[in-house]
Amino acid sequence: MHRRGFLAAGLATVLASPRALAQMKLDDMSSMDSMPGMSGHAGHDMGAMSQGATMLPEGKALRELPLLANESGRPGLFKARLTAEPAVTRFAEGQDTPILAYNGQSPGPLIEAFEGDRVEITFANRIGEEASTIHWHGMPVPADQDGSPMDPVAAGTDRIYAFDLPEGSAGSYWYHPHPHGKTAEQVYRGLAGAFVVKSKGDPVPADYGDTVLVLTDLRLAADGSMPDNTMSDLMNGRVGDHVLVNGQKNPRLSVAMGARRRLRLYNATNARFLKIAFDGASMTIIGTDGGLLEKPVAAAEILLSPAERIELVVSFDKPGPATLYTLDYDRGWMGPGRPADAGLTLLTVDVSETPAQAVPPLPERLRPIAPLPAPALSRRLVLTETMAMNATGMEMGFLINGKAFDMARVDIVAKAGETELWEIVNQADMDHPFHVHGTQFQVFERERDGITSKPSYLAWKDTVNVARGETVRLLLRQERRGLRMYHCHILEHEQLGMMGVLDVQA
Ligand SMILES: [Cu+2]
Repeated sequence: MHRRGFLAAGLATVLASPRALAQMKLDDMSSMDSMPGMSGHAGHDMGAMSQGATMLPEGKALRELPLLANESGRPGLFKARLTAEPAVTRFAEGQDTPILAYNGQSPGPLIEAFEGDRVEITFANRIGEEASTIHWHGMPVPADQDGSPMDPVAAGTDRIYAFDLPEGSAGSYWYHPHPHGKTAEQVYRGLAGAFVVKSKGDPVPADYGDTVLVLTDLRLAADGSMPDNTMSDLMNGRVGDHVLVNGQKNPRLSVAMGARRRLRLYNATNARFLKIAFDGASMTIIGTDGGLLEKPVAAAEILLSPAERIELVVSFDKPGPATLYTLDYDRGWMGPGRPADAGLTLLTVDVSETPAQAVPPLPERLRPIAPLPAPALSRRLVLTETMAMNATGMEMGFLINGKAFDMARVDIVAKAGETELWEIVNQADMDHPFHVHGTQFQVFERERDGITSKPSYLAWKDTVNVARGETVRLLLRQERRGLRMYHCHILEHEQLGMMGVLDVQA
């Protein structure tokens, strides 16, 4: 049955069959703007986002992220204040862009603390009329300090987030808002920052430096403002016109020939899948979301899905420019306007003819990772997408086990300290990067078309991409009691229902 037939009949019907979904994909989605009930979401031409995009200056020296100053005079205590507020920045020449910022910065200031530290951060919500939170993505914080949608910070108020960083928790975490229904918008308007927990016994040579690269996605309207989300954004997740590194387009870094650099890459975009490679330099993976691997792993290409992080050592052994660029990756796209994924230059590194001073080699062993024990039980979480017509227009649904998020409903009850096997089954037409709050997990196995494969290395992760048609099995253990979220980290999907509540009990 044709979709227009549904509209004419005004049926409140859920189009859950694969055929109906396929029909949606084949139809010209741009006609939706002129259809009744569609204009509420989408004031902008969906097909226009890649064409006529504002030019941004490229090739400026890479900006190091400003550090959030520690106001505490006491060793072992990190104390600071983060204010979320409207700000104005300049991406394009001569054009002001209103954004949201932490302490006037987007990305927010870099937070650096050490294992064993106590952290006390006062969050001031000065966004305007909206509630917000700070979610400490991937960090081992108690449930009541997690900044989840259940714990909003009202507009104009302050709250203190306080937690301890346990030994062994060194890793590349980040922070971003997580208020109910507003996460996607607050993040794409600028609220996200990196939180690096360091170890005093770091095995990676200090000569490699330690550079945080926060990747964000930007779309600008002709007047320099950031347009609201369109229908296509809600379905696919918002993908902008420019991928920025620390707020800059294709910035430059200069190194001597033979230099090695430790780079922490953060995918802080709402929905952009970044398949990355280095031309003219070689990459070695040394860490993932939750810290170092057991030993370094050479990599030619890396898929960094939304919210994932990767820690690299990059060797620059050839003089001339080396570029970090993107390759094509088809993550499933609904309707026209699939963005060009391939060939974006994210960062240019100028490698000089002058050889670098000799640096110590990367150790062969970085740290031990104990495999999680055999699971006490297993759970199956099935991801699906639906389309429904109702009185106000079409609604997309992004579901887990057939249900949309309900804050008042507990979906899973787990026991603290008990290892579980979670089987995430993607029966949808798009990839969904799956994130669990409160802990780091270990990917155990992947299955696609009946073929199973084991990951090539053991790693701590808090976000894993589950490709369409794929099943990912992971081992997970929550140590702390309380309510936790699990959700798709395409933030528009999370907002439209692909999230559940986990109650960890004693
Ligand atoms: Cu998703």
